[in-house]
Amino acid sequence: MNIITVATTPFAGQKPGTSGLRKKVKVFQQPGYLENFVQAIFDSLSGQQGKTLVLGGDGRYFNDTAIQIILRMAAAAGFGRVLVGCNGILSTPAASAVIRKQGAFGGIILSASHNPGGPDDDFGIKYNLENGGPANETFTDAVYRRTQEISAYRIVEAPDVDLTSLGETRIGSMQVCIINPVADYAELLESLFDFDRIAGLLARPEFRMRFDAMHAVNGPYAHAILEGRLGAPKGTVINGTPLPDFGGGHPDPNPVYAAELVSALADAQSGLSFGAASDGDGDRNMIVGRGFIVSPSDSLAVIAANYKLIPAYAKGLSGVARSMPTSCAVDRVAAEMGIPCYETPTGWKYFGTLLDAGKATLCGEESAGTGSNHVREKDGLWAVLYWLNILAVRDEPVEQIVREHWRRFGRNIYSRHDYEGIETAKAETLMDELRKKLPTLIGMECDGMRIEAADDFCYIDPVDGSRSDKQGIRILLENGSRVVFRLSGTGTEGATLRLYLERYEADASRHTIPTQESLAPLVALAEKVARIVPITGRKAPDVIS
Ligand code: G16
Repeated sequence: MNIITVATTPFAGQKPGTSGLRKKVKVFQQPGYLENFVQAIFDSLSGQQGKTLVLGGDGRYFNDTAIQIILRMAAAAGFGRVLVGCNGILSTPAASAVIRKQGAFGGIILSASHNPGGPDDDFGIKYNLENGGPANETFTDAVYRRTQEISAYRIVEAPDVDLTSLGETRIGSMQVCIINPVADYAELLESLFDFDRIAGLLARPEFRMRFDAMHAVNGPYAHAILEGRLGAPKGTVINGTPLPDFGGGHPDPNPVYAAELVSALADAQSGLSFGAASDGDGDRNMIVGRGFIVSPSDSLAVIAANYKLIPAYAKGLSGVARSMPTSCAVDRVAAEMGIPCYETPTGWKYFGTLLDAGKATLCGEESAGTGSNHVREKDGLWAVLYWLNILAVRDEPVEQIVREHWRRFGRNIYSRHDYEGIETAKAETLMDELRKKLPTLIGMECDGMRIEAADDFCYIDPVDGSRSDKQGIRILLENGSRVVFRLSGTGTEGATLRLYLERYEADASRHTIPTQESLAPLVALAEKVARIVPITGRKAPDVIS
């Protein structure tokens, strides 16, 4: 095996964000850029000699090229075996499942998630640990430090590996196995849910479902699981072939980018009763009933409240966890069940310790992510199957299930406003000024509600004691209303300001008031205290979800 050492110099800005390193493809295409980052990952590991690495991605532009480079670098780093998804495909939750089932040392996942793909769009890379979950901050900080001092990377001279057919080959002494990307994952999901009952639901003539894979990674998984194992009619899965540019679309399952699915479900003529979609790498989800979109925060709460209906969870939940900006709807379910509810910073990596320690069974985020202790990533198809299992048992429409949930627990009216591509310096000024103002806000009134507390969220992990500061500015009002400000950690251009708004409404007669109307006083408060218009020059958010 001929290992060559290539001299290199550091690139600025290789700091992993909320979920790995995400940049424009053109940035990744600079000679040595990907290699430096991968070498920094390998230099930050210890004990990988002879061990197994899992490798795959969401099939976006540059996926294949990156896989060939990483394979040759993994051989140089001493890995004994790499498991690669056929055609370079592995959804994020499937990669997590394979790492866990195959006892791998870790995995590299290539994805920029819901961001668009193509030569002018985004690419990304992240490292997952042997528990199948995204590396923690201690590791990603070490990788970043290494990228700043790197002077060489090591790579084996070898021809490209054929990724298109299952089988085994070698790069030097390292074995490369091209695996079926769906098999382990599908088997795992089948062990959690009542597949017979779901198949029965899908066979009913009055129940029609559509799953929009958005030309992203979940196409093959949804074809195999929904239409294959569960027998849903062919055509249930649409946009089911992964494309390097996602067909020119934006693979983010929200009402804006999955608008066609939403309007099909709103159209009585379509005969559809249930719709779902997932994102670029298959970990996010959207659940849609007939003319009714379930918000991610509500979805988590409904999932938790219905645990008894699902075989894998029926014995009970040890606890639940949500990211801080996610609505407190699930907190109310946990309180009634008498189980703990953990509030973590944004980023699935923060759920890992809780899941490993058995403190939480279900986790979720406002950013369309839900999952459980079956893997260590959020899982789009898992959420869809969970809902199908609930529907199969309860035999009620989605909207009725959610409205009944609100009647029982009250409604946490919720919305997120995103201001995208703001000049980074302006976004930082806004956050800094707001931070300084926090102590003066206590006692201020907003629409009859008093501000009780205002802080910058700091998290101390209850399992390993690690501390994460500055995780979002919270303004907490009486009766559970909140305004939260955060800068996104997943964008690739400028800064995105996220404004999260929440108001609790126990009175069922008020649950039908339009969400934005209900939250308008909180928007006005946010504008007043953070001076969004004067500082950013933006008069309105780009996306309201
Ligand atoms: C990632 C993280 C999530 C996070 C989301 C949004 O998701 O895994 O935990 O909620 O980003 O983060 P931000 O608000 O910083 O943009 P994904 O689906 O992009 O991998």
